[in-house]
Amino acid sequence: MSIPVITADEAASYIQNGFSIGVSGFTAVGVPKAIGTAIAKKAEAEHAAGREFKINLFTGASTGESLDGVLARADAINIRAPYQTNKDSRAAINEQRIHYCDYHLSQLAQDVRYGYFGKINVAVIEVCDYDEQGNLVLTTAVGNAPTYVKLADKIILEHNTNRPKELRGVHDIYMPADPPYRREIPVYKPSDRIGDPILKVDPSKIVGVIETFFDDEIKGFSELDETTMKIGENVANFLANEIKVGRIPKTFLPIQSGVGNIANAVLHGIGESKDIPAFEMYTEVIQDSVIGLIQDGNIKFASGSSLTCSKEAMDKVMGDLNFFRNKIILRPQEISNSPEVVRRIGLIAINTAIECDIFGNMNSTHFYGTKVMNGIGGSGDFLRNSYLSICTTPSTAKGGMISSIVPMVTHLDHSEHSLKVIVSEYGVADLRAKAPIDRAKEIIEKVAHPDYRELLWDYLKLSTKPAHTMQTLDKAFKMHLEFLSSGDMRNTKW
Ligand code: 0RQ
Repeated sequence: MSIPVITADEAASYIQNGFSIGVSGFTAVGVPKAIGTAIAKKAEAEHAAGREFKINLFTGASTGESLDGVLARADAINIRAPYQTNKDSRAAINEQRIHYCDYHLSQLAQDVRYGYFGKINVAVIEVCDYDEQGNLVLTTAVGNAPTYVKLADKIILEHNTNRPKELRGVHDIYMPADPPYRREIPVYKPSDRIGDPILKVDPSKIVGVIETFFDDEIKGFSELDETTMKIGENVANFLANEIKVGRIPKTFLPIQSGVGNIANAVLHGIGESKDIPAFEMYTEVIQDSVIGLIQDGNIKFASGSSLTCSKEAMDKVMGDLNFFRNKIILRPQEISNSPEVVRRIGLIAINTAIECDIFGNMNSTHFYGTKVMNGIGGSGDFLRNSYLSICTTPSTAKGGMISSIVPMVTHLDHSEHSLKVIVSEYGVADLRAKAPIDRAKEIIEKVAHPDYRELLWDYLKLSTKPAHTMQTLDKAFKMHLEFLSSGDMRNTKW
C-alpha cells in the first residue's frame, strides 16, 4: 500500500473541532511547517461561518511562527502544552484565550500516555525519509514524536526534502515502559545509544504525506555583549576553580545549558577556558555555540532532543553529517531531560532566570506574578536533579530599572532547596552549605547590582526579630509595585 501524497489543505480536512494534535519537533526545529497554516485557514473559515473551531496542541517545546504563530492569531488553540515562546501565543495565553499547561518537558510524554490529557487524535510528524512499512526518519529534533505516533488514531507526515536522508543514524528512539513495568533508562554516559535510529509506526494509521521544502524557523543569536560575556566568564572561572579544589573531577562532568543569548555566551566562556578540559553535553537544545565547539574539539559529544541552530550553523551540520553523526545524538525529550539520567551522570545544569530572591528561590517564567513569558521548559528537569545547578541572570533588566534580585520572587519555579549557585555579571553567589541569612548576604554582595545592594540590605533590616527566613510579608513585593507605579525599582522606600 503506497502512502498518498496530499496537500496541506487535504490534511487539515482530517482535523475536526476539539481534536488533540501531537506534533514532532522541539523548539522551532523538526516541527511540521505546512499543516499549521492550513488548520488556521480552516479555523478562520469555520469562525466566519459562526461555528466553533479550536484544537488542543501538544508539542515537544516551543514551535515556530508557522505553527504557534498562525494558530494563535487564528484563535484556533484551546489547550496548549508543554512550552511556547511565540509572542502571539503568549498574548493569547495571558488573555486566557489559550489554556496553557506549562509543563516539565521530560514529563509530558508519560502524562499523555497515562491519559491525563485525553485522547490524541492526530500526530503530524516531519520526516526526511519514510517507507510504506511505517519506518520514519525524523529531521532535526525528536521531542515527543514517539509517544504521539503511538497514541494517535491517524498520522500525517510532512516530508521536508530540505533535510537530507543522511540524517538517519543521528536519532536514538527509545520509550520507557510505563509503571509498573518501567526499568532503569540505560544511559550511563551522554553518548550511550539505547534505541533505534528509526521511528517505527503502524503504517495503516498514515493517511498521507505532504511534500515540503523548509528551513527551520530559528533566529540567529545576538552578538555577545559586555554583560553576557562577563556572565560567561564568571561561570567558566567558577567551574575551573571547582576542578582545582576537587569538587568537580579533573575529567570534568557533562554540561546542560539553556537556550538563548546568555546560554550561548556561557558555553562560549566554558569552551574558551584553558582550565576546563574538552567536555560532553547532556542537554535538550544543541545550539550554535555547541556546533563550533564540537568542530574545535572542545566539546567531545552532545546529546540533546534538537539541533536548535541558526541557518548558518545548521548548514554546517547538514553539510558534514559524516563528521557530526558520531558526535551528536537526538533523543526523545523524556530521555534527553530524564531526571533519572541527570542525577546518575552528575550533570552541571546552567539555566537563566527572570528573577531570583535574596534567599535563592528562582522565577523562570512570570513577570510580576501574573504574565507568563515562555514557560518552565526543561529548566526544572535539569536544575532539580543536577550535580551542580547554576542560575545565570543579568543583575538588572529594562536598563537598570528592574533588579533581577528581589526580596521575594513573584512566582516560584525552582526553590532554594534545589538551586546551588547564582551568577550575574558582577560575580558568583555560592549558596551551598549556607542557611537563608548567609545566602542573602552572599547574593546581595556578589550578584545584585550595586544600585540595589543597600535597598536589599535595608529590606533585611525590616525584620525586627530573628527568623529562619527574614521576610517581611507586607513589604516583600514593594520593589515590584514600585516598578509598576513609577517605572523604576530604585525609587522604592521601605
Ligand atoms: O524582555 O526583550 O522585551 O526587554 O525578559 O530577557 O535578558 O533577553 O533573556 O532571552 O535569555 O530569556 C528566563 C525568559 C530569559 C528564558 C528567560 C525581560 C527582558 C526581556 C527576556 P525585552 P533576556 P533570555 C532550556 C531551559 C525558562 C525556560 C528554560 C526562559 C525578556 O531563559 O524562558 O530555562 N527560561 N528552559 O527585559 C521584567 C524581570 C525581567 C524582565 C528579564 N525581572 N522583570 N522583565 N526581563 N528579566 C530551554 C527549553 O526548555 C527549550
